[in-house]
Amino acid sequence: MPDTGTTAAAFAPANIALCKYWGKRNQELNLPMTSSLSVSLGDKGAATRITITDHDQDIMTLNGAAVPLFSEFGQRLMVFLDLFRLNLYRPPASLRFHVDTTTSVPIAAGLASSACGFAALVLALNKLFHWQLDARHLSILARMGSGSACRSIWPGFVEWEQGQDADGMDSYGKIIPEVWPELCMGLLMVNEKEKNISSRVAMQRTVETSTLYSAWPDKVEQDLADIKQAIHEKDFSLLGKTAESNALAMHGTMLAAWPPVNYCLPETMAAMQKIWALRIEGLSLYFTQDAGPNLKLLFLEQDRATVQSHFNLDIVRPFC
Ligand code: 2P0
Repeated sequence: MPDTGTTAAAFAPANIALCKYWGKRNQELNLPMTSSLSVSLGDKGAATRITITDHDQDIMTLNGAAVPLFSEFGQRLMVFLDLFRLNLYRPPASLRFHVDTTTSVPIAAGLASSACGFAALVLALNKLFHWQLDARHLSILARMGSGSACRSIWPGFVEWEQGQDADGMDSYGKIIPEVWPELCMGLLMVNEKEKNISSRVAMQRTVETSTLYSAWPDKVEQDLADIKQAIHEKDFSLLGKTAESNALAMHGTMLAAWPPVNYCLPETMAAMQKIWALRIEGLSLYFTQDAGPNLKLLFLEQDRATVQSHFNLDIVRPFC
């Protein structure tokens, strides 16, 4: 369907953080406690079409299936659309939308589906209403839908600077204009089911109850510096080691929350142990893990065949 005055479509890539966002200083605006850094996954992401409808309520479809408006996801989307309906128009408009999203990443399995979904929605709204916003403002709007969505506005390496301002106007994603064509990310699915606790809830519980959380901002500061150095010098072992350690520290802070938050399954731990054993044998292979049981393996193109001989992976080369 072509874009017209009542419909527009856009694509945004999924992004995987190498230095994680975990914890908010403002829950309403999704303002983070720390900065974070991610890599976008090329053509893996969300394609969203938004259409103005004459229905009396919004319609949402995800990968061809209707999303109930009163599900958690439906509510989140509606609250986000209300920002535009209720605040951006004077007098408030009662527009209704059909939001139709197709993702090439599994939903809610820790593969950043909400990030690319909200980023694609903002890009589509920008087209539909001819806002002609720059990347900074698009990133800020995407952040208000889902924090990590502010990084999905860009391809490649992206840093989300935490910012200081109370209104969040200095908290958005910025591209790091360096490429690393040999870099590979292998998606290792150990379980495709939806996670049993949303990252939104888990994050807040960690901030409020984990005694380890006070150490997290310093850890992030050091890891961000090391990852940026690794990107600049193409030092893969520094990149892999720092990303893996950052993810494990994030999961450690969650385990110390109460009630504890654990996204690992036995298969997750088995895969980690296999990676550690292969590394002892000399393979330059690392992983990161988000709010789900699946792992993302980090390696270079030269080791692709060896890695593939050990794992069944969906491999992405973010810069190719
Ligand atoms: C990240 N995650 O940096 C971290 C690491 C998951 C683990 O950002 O509440 O969906 O919408 O701001 O962005 C997932 O959390 O949370 C996430 P909200 P979001 O990618």
